[in-house]
Amino acid sequence: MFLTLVVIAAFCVTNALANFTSYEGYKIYEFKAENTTQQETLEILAQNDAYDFFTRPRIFGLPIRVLVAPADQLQFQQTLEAAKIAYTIVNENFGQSVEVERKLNSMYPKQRNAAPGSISFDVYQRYDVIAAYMEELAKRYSSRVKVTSIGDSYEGRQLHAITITNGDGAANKNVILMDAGIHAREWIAPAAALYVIQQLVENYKQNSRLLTSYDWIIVPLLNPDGYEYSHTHERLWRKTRKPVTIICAGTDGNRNFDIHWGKVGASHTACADTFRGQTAFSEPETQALRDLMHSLTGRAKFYLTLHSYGNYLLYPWGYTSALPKNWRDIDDIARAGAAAIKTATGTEYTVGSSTNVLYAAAGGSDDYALGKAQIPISITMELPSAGQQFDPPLSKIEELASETWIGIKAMAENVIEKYKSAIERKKPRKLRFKNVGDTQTCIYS
Ligand code: 0X9
Ligand code: ZN
Repeated sequence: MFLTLVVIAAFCVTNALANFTSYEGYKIYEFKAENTTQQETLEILAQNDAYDFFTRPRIFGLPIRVLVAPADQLQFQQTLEAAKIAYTIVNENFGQSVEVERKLNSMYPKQRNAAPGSISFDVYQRYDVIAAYMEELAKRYSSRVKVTSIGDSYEGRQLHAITITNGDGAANKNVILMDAGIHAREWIAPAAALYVIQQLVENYKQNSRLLTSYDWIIVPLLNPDGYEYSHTHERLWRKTRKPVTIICAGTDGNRNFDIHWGKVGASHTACADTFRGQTAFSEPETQALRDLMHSLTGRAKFYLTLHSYGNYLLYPWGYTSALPKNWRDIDDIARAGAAAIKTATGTEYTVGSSTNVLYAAAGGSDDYALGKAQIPISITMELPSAGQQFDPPLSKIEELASETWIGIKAMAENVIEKYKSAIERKKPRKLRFKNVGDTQTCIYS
């Protein structure tokens, strides 16, 4: 009996490993576009689904990184050389790096160093641990924290949203709405969202001013199926997991929102990484976020979606190079975030509209928040890579998350100041006393 169990266990482990995409021999190239001709060549290359463009800034001189499979490398290099684009190979064997990260990440007990009811930032936590942490917070801090499910993922995982308040019971305060993890492989984003949750809940005393007139609603893992898949099967998985054809599964959640859906920068090929979906809102995950946004219309003033990587604070529109009417307001807030981070750690962020500084891509949640759900400040934050694309080393998770929190705090403070909650506008007016003749008259100011 024991032997049978051992054999079954060994088979399962081997099988799980066999199912893990190896990326053996894949190389990561880095280069910069220095002029319009080079930029055009890169845009043509980026249309080829065989090349995985990790980032593709439109600003000349910013680094672009691409992952290329062994069979495609020669042609890729020749195209760059023909366009006189100088490149370096920053990773000769991506497969090896993935293997190292995977071993390290699974080596530690998941809650290492974390006190009960807390969470640690020394590994990339899995769905179950994240869910358990949120449930525990709701139990321990029941007057200030509520955890709800805003829907189920395709594979049936609950999409948890945590509502954090100061516990004063006031209804209808303004809201800061945040999410992370719509793109499965961007592991640092859910980690940073968890850090925000930890700060607002466990470190409440220090951050209570952020909750006086605003509630925060955070969905730290919007695409749990994809996230789990990127841990167990394919490190670079980006999309959701609902099957589309017999061969290909998954839709890019950030191309699936119904705002100029599919117009630009979104693929109609099911196997592509930027597949827009069979219809707008074809995915339960994007439907859930859409419904949450609409349920907060009028209250939500700031929508922040965390991604990685590249150090950008992006705002609408993603479907056109034109800017929204209130772009100056959004730009001011994003710049306040960037400045706070720069002062604290020296890390620099590029700020601008996503079409103008990164690339045009329609159907994003940020465009939808502003254009359809009327959330006036809508920002996409692309976190840093710590030199390792989607794999910041485990030792850097906490540092990156706390740096990100500094930027988020600064942006939130500015939003709170700019859009006063009804609760503040209706504050009881102060009584003052004024001497009128020799009597004291009570007046309101
Ligand atoms: O392409 C994206 O969805 C985002 N970049 S990422 O590398 N994390 O995939 C940028 C989204 C910017 N917003 C819109 N295009 N709407
Ligand atoms: Zn992303």
